[in-house]
Amino acid sequence: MNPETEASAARLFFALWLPPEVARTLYTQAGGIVGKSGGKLIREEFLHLTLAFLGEVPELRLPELQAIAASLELPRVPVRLDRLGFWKHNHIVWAGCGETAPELSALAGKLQRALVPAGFLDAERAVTPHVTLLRKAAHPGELPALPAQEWTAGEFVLARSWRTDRGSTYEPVARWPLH
Ligand code: 2AM
Repeated sequence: MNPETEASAARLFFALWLPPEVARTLYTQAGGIVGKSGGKLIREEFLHLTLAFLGEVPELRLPELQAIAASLELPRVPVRLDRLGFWKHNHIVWAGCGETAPELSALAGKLQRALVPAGFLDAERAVTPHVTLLRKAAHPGELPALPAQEWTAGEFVLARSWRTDRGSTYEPVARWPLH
């Protein structure tokens, strides 16, 4: 029996979690859109910006994954979310960056590259930084302007996604500081 295939798997990703006041503002904005677009609001405490999506990982490999994350010396990064958008291919309403800070792209790149050798990712993938606010949305029409939400991220998070009948829930598993 191969323990890796027999063991249960976790759906994992690395992300920046939003500061509570930013999450509150974005959740409120999304609440003003859902009347036009329909769809499902992501709960305020779940709002995040994904840096690397791993997919299903055997739970047995969690310690190894956490050791890699803990070994990284990654810098703090500025984040500025200043626009709302809608992607029709996956029916999400999101908050994103008019211009992505190079530091943010570099953070995602460094993290992803560290995950490739152990096979947690098969390759580095460019990230379009965004925070999903609404899922299963229809075209919302013209979206309101988003007052810029700016902060400096001081930690990154390994999170687990659980799919339930009522949508996904996201649970931070571990956090590490950015320096
Ligand atoms: P999304 O919000 O744009 O759907 C947990 O599911 C997080 O991982 C979400 O932020 C989600 O992005 C992201 N995610 C899910 N599947 C993904 C995939 N195949 N590639 C990249 N990111 C993904």
